[in-house]
Amino acid sequence: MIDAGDFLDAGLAAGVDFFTGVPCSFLTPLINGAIGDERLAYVAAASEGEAVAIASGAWLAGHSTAVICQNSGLGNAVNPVTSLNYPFRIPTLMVVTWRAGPGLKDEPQHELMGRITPGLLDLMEVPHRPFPANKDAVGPAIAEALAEMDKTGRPFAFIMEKGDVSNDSADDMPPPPARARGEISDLCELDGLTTRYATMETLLGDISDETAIIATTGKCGRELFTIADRPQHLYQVGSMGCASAMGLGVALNVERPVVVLDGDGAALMKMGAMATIGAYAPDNLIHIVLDNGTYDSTGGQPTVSNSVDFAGVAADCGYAAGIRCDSPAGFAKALAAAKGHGGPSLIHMRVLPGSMTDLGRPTVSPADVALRFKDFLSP
Ligand SMILES: Cc1ncc(C[n+]2csc(CCOP(=O)(O)OP(=O)(O)O)c2C)c(N)n1
Repeated sequence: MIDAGDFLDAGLAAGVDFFTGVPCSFLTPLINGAIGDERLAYVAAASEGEAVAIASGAWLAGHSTAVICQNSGLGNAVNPVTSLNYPFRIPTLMVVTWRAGPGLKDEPQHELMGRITPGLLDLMEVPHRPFPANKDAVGPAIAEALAEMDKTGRPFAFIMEKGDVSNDSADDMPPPPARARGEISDLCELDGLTTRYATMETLLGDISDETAIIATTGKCGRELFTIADRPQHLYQVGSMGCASAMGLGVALNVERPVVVLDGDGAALMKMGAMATIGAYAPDNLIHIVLDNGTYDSTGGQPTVSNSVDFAGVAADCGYAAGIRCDSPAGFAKALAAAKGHGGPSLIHMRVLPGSMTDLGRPTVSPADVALRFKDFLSP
């Protein structure tokens, strides 16, 4: 058994200074220690998949990161670990607890995941070791993990069993300050919609070259690539729903403006991220939901966005502004308004389904896209 501080100190000494995750009772001392430790950043994610994406954003912005979660949450993280960390070669140190671990009588809901936890990590090609058992083992264990991640560019996990960390929980765990409800504006003209493509062209014409842009999976990223391929673009080819969480991880760690281009289907898939963004409230983040009412990239099946007021949800979550629009002029006004708010803004832009003809696909590999984006963020 070690103290939480032994792990956090050794991690910090090796540069691991950005933590995110979702709690597990086995993790209490470590997670409470991380929340209360002013030397490092801790972001309370709404889901483990979101935590993986937030950590990926923080890594792109120059941090060495850790994701801490229960093995149940490993299930929630499978998609981004396999379709974000793997192709983009984005490492993160994972601490995964082992409910229903060896010899442990546990609750029925943990039984199967307990049996498959190491095997699931193996299947995801995430190397793993037992959580270090004594103080002297912590430094070498973290050094091994970081060296492996340097070599592979991929995550590494410690599996933590019950009682691996002593119960010296911190008293001081301040939540992010409560945010007032954001301002909602309606710039809709109800006079026919434009395309996602034309909206992105307006965006590129209106923002500075200093702006980082993260585009959601599917045709959105492909259109952005086709319009212009630049180092400040990250085409999130997989990890559907994770663009806004990655945008949060970036925006919290850079001064420059960050724009997230989301789809309605993707935003719905990980809507919890809006609560996290509203709570941590980086004022350099503009979250744009390009709502075509469909899963356009997979054949135009309808989403349920017709009855969703994304601007209202964002305002209720603590974004400074939620702006509705549905025309090129309205979008340009929304963008100007979003830039002027002291907090994150969400622009809910209704667009036509369908995409441009001659639609390309990123020809730069995801790993190269990540490297040049990282260089762009921290030249
Ligand atoms: C986790 C996951 N589920 C499903 C898919 C398949 N998929 C790729 S793009 C897409 C549609 C995305 O819809 P939306 O966010 O509304 O964007 P649009 O395609 O309309 O631009 C789907 C379902 C996926 N890549 N990942």
